[in-house]
Amino acid sequence: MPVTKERFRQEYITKLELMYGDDAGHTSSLEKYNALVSLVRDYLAQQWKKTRAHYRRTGTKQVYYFSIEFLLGRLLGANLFNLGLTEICREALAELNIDLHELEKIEEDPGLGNGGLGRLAACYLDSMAAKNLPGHGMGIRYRYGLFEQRIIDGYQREFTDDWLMDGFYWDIRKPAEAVEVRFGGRVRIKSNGKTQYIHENYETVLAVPYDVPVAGYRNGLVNTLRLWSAEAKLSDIACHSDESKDCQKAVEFNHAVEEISNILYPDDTTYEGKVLRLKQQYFLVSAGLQSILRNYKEQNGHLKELPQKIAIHINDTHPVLTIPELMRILIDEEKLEWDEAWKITVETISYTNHTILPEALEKWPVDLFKQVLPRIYMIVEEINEGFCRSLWERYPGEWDRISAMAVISYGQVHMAHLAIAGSHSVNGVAALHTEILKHKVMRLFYEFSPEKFNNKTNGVTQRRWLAQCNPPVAALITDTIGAEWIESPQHLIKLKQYVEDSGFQQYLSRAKLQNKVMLAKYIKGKYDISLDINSIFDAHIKRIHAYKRQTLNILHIMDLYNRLKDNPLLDITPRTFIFGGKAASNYHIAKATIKLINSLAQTVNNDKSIHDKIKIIFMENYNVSLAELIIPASDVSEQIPTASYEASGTGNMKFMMNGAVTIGTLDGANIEIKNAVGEENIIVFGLTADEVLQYYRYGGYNPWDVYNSDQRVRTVVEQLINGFLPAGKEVFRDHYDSLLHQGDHFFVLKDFASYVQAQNILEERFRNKARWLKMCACNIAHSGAFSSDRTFSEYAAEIWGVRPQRLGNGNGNRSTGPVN
Ligand code: 26V
Repeated sequence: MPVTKERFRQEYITKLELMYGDDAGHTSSLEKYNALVSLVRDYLAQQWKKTRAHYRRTGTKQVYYFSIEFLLGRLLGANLFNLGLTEICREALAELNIDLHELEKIEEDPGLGNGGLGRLAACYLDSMAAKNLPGHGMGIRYRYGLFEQRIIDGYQREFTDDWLMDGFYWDIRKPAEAVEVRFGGRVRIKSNGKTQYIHENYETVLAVPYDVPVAGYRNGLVNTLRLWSAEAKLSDIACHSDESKDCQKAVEFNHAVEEISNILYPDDTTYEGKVLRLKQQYFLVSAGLQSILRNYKEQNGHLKELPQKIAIHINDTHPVLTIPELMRILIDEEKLEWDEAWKITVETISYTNHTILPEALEKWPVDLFKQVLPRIYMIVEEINEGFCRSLWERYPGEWDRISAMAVISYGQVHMAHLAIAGSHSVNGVAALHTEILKHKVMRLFYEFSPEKFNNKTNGVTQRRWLAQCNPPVAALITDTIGAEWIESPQHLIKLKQYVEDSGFQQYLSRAKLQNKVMLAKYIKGKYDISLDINSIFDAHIKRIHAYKRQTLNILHIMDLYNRLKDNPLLDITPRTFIFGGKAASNYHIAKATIKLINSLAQTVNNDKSIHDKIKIIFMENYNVSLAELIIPASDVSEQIPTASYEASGTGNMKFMMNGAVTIGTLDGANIEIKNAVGEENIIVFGLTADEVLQYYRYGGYNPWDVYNSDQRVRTVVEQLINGFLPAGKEVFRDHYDSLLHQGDHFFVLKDFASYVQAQNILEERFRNKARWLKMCACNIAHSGAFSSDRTFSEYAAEIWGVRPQRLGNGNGNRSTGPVN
């Protein structure tokens, strides 16, 4: 029976009464929000049950996406949207004088991730469900999310993100499905005919799953994101009231156990931190695999058929211990022979690489590994031996090659090597990135097993990143070409015929303006800064990192400001530069970059002589919800990494989908965006990846040459340390030194002239309204190729071999009327 407005209202009133024993007029906003979540969850639960029953009945192959990060964003709006209930809910609540939008804002944005990799995982969950694919997430339910960033005196300060404080109503705790994960101890080898490995004196941690429903878009399908929480086993923490010492110990033990799922990416500069991080990774992997296999065995026969029934995908190397852990279960518990277990493991597991940054390529010291995971270490050793043996057969006598590829070498376990050796598919996340993997970073592995390597260019879900976050533009698209694009993003290309249509352009311009007003209101409210909504909104939002070159953007703004100061009559289109992003808490220069942005903002925003022609805003605590506000309001998308460093980028895709024009280097998916929209609809500049890599090969370049030959560069670089900025002369000394005295590793000065030129071209284009709007429209029209629906169909067909399912249509709310 479809959910109507009347039914919704009635059920909501009942829910409030049952949960709080009161009516809408006498409950708090939080209570109203909780009741709404609970009601939406009830609707989801029915579809969840049907989906699970369908999977059980058909025995169809399931995919499990293991990831240390899931940056979900708020779920209320998304779930209502996917259920087709947004309008019904909004109207039903309005009749009770409740504003849905206000309730949505109450939800904490779960920060269970760090950046692109985690948000990608969340987009993929959405797409798998929408595309009727039986795909689930496996992650950790961190007690605290990524830190909350506050800006104090221009500096980033980190505060605990206590996201569970008011409860999280979307997940369901499943204590009956808890499993045990073992750490430490020793392994005794018993040999009577068949060798047995007996793990003794270990410490047991209880892994308790919390299931979050993941709804498909109006298709009645609900998959599962299973998040694991570490708890002490009750029997291990029992203490007797008369022995307070025992009690104290028990409490300490409890704390130590819970630490495992306390925070994302514990600081690994200390030995203890490293241990904790490794424990965290194994905890996810072991708990996840045990629950998958338990379920599998209830449903299926022999484990030989595992790869026909289960695909396990590892999101970067953090979950790579799935490989030895699956081997452990198959050999120690299921008593399979090594060769058979290895074949099953490799056929089941596939791996995506997300970065070539050397500091992110994980390695663990052998001693530490052995101590924390003794049995797993033995298996990794055996994997290493087998792998090196096969290398030797192929490359007899080539010791250097073999040691460069070994899983264990020079006292370290190389997680990426383990991932490649133990999986049947290795993919990069954009065409250029995959080529760099094949021919540079993983060249030897590519030579050895080229058939494993493939590219899957990233994508983002157009449901969250256009339909939900940008109602005015979404409505315009639906009015123009119909609503199919929400399910099938390739339909967006139909907009091509309207890109020069003045009516369409006018609507687009109005829609963008509406979004700019919303953002300006938010900024006025939070920072008391007034923005000119006719200025160019230029956004640079992402993690703060040297390779992402927020510094290049800042140096350009300094130059623009200098030009304005030199010539107050200079005719420029007013600019609003928006920054947002967190710096890792121990990454000093990135933190100083935040201070740099805020210092320049202080100077520029308060200088009356430039007549508000430039404004700089640093948006505190950047997260998914803020991105949903900033992206639809942006005219320009800054994607300016040093070429070769940004594996793909996904922010670039979100911006283009919302009609922003990219100013970018030829890196990651920017290249594919350029190929899709055509050179005239993107502004590119700077060194190419080949050029950058060439420079590195021959020892870099000399930044003094640029300094000496370009007056503008000289001025802005000196301004970092000459007191021009209110922070003082020493605060940005590290920036200065890295640019001039340490060889400018990220080619900021080298790309400066080209970037300034690109910015000038951009401004010129913006002045021609019709031309600009055509560029915006072309970007939207071509963004279908960057939908995660496309990416996931590729993963499903080419890596996992899973097929879309057909279920009933849920609660009947399938009509695809105007969005939101
Ligand atoms: C590694 C490490 C290692 C040390 C501690 C903290 C930490 C945090 C994250 C990582 C992995 C970073 C990998 C990552 O996020 N890569 C991004 O993945 C996006 C999705 O594929 C892609 O669009 C971005 O270009 C890429 O930087």
